[in-house]
Amino acid sequence: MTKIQKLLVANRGEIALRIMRSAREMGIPTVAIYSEADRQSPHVRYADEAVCVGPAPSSESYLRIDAILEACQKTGANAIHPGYGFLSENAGFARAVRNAGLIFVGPSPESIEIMGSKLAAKAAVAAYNIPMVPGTPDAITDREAAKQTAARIGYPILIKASAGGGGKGMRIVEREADFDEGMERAVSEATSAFGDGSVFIEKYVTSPRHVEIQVLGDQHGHIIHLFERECSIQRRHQKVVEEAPSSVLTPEIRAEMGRCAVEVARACGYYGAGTVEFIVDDQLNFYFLEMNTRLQVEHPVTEQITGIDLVKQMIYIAEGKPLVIRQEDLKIHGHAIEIRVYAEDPANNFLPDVGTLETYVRPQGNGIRVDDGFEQGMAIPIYYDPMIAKLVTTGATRAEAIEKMIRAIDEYQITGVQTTLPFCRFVMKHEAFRSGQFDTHFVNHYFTPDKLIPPTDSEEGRQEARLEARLAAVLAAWLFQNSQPKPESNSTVTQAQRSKWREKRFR
Ligand code: MV4
Repeated sequence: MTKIQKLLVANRGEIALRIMRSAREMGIPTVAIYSEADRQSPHVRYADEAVCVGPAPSSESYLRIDAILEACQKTGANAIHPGYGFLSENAGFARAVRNAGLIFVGPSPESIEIMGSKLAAKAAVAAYNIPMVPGTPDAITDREAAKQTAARIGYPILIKASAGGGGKGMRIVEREADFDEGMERAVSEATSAFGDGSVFIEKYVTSPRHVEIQVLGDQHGHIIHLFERECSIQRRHQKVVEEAPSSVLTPEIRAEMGRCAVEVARACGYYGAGTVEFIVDDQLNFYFLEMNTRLQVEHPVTEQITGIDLVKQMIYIAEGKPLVIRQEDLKIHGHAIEIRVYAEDPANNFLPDVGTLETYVRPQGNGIRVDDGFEQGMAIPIYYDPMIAKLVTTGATRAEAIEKMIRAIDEYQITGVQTTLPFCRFVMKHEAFRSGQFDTHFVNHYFTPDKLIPPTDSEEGRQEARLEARLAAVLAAWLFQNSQPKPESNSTVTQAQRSKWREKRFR
């Protein structure tokens, strides 16, 4: 067991802050790293110490293994938390950290390596009783044999790159006549994107839901699961809305998926926090797809419903402490929903909208959590992911979490850039989402820019919409006042003040 004396966070933005907050609560001093573009960022100011690791482009800063290890040496940090993205799933980095005598707050390099290859992952779990989509267990070398397998499992099939992930390197083939072309394209895409042309085939599940299970394992072989997150609302493999629990799982299926997820983790000797990804078909059959060996963006919904701080658990595990949480102690409390607020214009094909946060006022109140890395007046750097914030609401029920989310979205004030907030509001108001009857095609099926209110297709349209909202607000305020009993004579709030306040909300 080695105590973490000082923790370097090899990341930026909201997740760097998120990790440092937990470290501070544990009495662990923190070191931030930053690029020249992030000098003034909140994560740099929050940390106890900060080291510049290079110029703005990630490849010259946040991805520089040598500079990060040097920053540890300079500050005396004996552990590194990689966050998500950047070097978090780089086995070479985890190994370099270990070889430098430092603690990597995450899984072993061996686990990262196995799960980084979908074929290696399938091979590792083959000895366990894990449901997998029918397909080929190995990389395809004989095209005719593969074509026979495809005919046997039945079209449509999906060609997947072993080294791919998050939807990259996938190709649907609808019929045998398209097989050869699909195969050629998949192999050449995989070769150029990942430097590894290994592909395999699977039966294509046409309307799946994406359900993933959070797991925690210690270095002594204890592994538990913290239930599921439903992540089906996504756009081009970018998750937009995540929630826990899923509204389709029965307690029995949940327990069964949890058991499978723990087995998957066991299959690769996993320790740390990890996520086992499944697809669920319309008959509620579930199939293991892959495992993510990092803390995920959407981890807060799990924290909200379990009351467990996942970052603290990761730190304890990295120190070699045994897990003290037992599976039977865990219970789902209420319902949590997360939306990702991106600086993207939903009215304009979700084009990244760079600019300055002229106004930035967070929603507040019971059941609202905002994880962000920005402040009013800050520019959104073009070099990194354009996610501004994660907005999480927690309610006693799913319906309450949804209504809370709508209030939070309406009270979130962001000007200077277009954001995905109006799009998320559309999702929260949609019958398919509210009823829980949706799959991974939700956005393609239901969303067109004309569904956004207010219209944001032109500055003129925006101004018109603002004026309209203001008029509506004034009218509503007037109607409201006239429906209210006269204020007490000792009331210090005048009607004029009230209507001003109401009007202000809509500016
Ligand atoms: C699938 C699938 C249907 N059938 N595999 C996309 C991301 C990657 N992790 C796996 N993905 C899929 N694999 C079979 N055999 C459909 C998807 C998929 C998907 C999965 C989860 C969330 C969103 C998705 C969007 C499109 C396709």
